[in-house]
This record gives sequence, structure tokens and C-alpha cells, in this order.
Amino acid sequence: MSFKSHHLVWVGLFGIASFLGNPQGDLVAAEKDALSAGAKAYPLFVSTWPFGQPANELARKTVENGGSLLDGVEAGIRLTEADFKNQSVGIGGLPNRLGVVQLDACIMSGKGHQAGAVGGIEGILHPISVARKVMENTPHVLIVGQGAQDFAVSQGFSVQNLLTSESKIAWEKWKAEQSGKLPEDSHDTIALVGLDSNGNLAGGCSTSGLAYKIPGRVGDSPLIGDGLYVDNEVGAAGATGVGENILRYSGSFLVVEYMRQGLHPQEACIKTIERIARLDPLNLDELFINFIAIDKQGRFGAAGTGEGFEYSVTYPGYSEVLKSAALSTRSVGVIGGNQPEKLK
Ligand code: SD4
Repeated sequence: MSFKSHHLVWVGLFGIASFLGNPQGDLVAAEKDALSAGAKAYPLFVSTWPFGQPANELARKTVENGGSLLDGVEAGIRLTEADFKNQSVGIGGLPNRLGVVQLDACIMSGKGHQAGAVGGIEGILHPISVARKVMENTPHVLIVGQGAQDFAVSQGFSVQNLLTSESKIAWEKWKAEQSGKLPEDSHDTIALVGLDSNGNLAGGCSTSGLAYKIPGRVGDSPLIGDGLYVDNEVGAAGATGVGENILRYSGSFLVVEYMRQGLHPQEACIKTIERIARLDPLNLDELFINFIAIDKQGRFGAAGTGEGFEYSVTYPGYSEVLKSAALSTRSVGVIGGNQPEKLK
């Protein structure tokens, strides 16, 4: 989430181009190629943040070694969940305000339109795998809290401590400051979506949610249509950012619906953010929401508020971290639902 100065330039260029009606206008050449043509080989995986890149690569290998698309999605996300240095997903995730790590995850298969999810699960290293078990082994979609942990145990998962010493120290520091405020950089989720050579789509999402959240708080990430949505006729989308600003708008569902109307995935992400910013009391610099999307043609894109964010794209012969489109109140000619008035 670190700000990079060249990013602002890019943001400005992108904004002007978009404002003139060409959302792919000033992307750097590689990105432009990738965005217009889409993946040139499959499977294609797109995920949030630079830490999504190794997850994408493992997902790709899993499929190339004979796994299903869903196996790829699950394997990729498991890698991020197991990275104890990552303080926003899986083990090492920053805890809630009582010092307990509570995780959210969901998984969705376009084929059959199936989904599974867990919310506020404690002590389980791989909530994405529990979500898959919910999808495959129960008649339900979402299981939360103690019930989710009990279900996981019944499926053979073991309970372990997920609070690393680094995260404990961070939590203790936060408590000592007694500000009660949520830190600004307390949120990075992995949302990972994929398309295979048969034209099937799948995705998953996993997070420890907002750091120091109220116990039991659940964000967008495990909610189908909010943190993730997959429609095998159209495309798939995922989200990262402040869940409360995504789940009030069914954000990922909206991205997919814009793609259904014929928009390029990147335009669909932009339109979704514009629409949210138009309705929301928070402006483009305050919302902190980001979306990734792929369509059934293998095209992909992303957009985020403020400085935007970085996302990862992997397909055979290609694996890169790209910058999303960015919608900010600060850049001239910025794209954003509330911008035309501000420019006058
Ligand atoms: C949440 N959306 O729980 C998650 C956090 C996140 O980037 O995505 N951060 O609200």
C-alpha cells in the first residue's frame, strides 16, 4: 500500500484519459497490451496486492500439474494464509481488540455457481479450505464463529494459535495507546480469481479483516457478492479495502454486473467505484476500496480509490504486479462519480 511518486503521475494520466472516455488510455505498453488482449494462455489468475503474485504462481502450477481451477485458487490462497509475516491474512493476522485473531474467507466456483464461506473463525490456519469444505460438504454457504471452528474440527482441521509475537506486540502497543482508532494500514486481503482453458471461472478471498475490530465484526471478504463474486457466464471480481464501504454496495457483484453490460473488467471496476462514491458520504480519498476483475474472454483489470493499489496477474509466460486505475479527488481530470462538479 505504499505510495509511490510515479504512481500519482500515472493516476493523473489515467484519470485524464478516462475522463475523455478512454479508460485504457495511458497505461504503460505492457499493461496496455495485457489489458486490451487479455491473457494469451491459460490458466489466468489475478489477485490483490503484490503478495498475490506468488499465490497466483502456485495456483498456476497447481492447475498445470493436473489440479482443478478451484484447487489452484485454494492452493494460492493457502500460501498467503500460511505466511506469518503477512499481518492481514491467516496466521500472523492482526487480532481483534481483545487480542484474538478472527479470520474470514470464501470460495466460489463459477461452474455450478457454488459457494462456501466462514466468518470470524478462530484458531484455524486455512479458512479458505474450511470455506471449500462448507461448499462441498454441507448444504450451507456461510458458517460463522464457534460453529465454523467446530465444523472445521469435524472436517479434520486442527486448532492452533494464530497470534504471532509480532502481531501480539502490535496489538499491545495499540492497546497502550488507547486511541480506540483503527490503524490506517490495517487491511490487506487476498482476493484471487481465475479462468481456465475451458472457460470456467473461480475465486476465493481470505483475510484477518480490520485490525483491532470489534469481536465478531465481519467485513466484505467472506460475503458472496461483496468480497468476491463469480458468474460463469460473465466474469469474476474480488475486493480489498474497508469492508464496510464495499458490503453496503454489493461491490463485487456490481463489478460483474457492469461486465455483463459489456464493460471491460477495468472499466467495470471504475464504474463500481464511481457509483459507490456518488452515493456515499465518504469521498474518493476516504473510501479505501479496491477491486480486481477478469472476464470470460481473459481480459482483466483493477481500480482503487486514492492512489489505487497494486495487483498481480499471472498466466503462462507472464507474471507481473500491475498498478490499478486510481480514482482520487486530487488528480486533475480524475475519474469518479463526484468529480465533474468538483472540476467546474
Ligand atoms: C475487511 N476487506 O475485513 C477486508 C479487509 C481488507 O484490504 O480487504 N483489507 O474489511
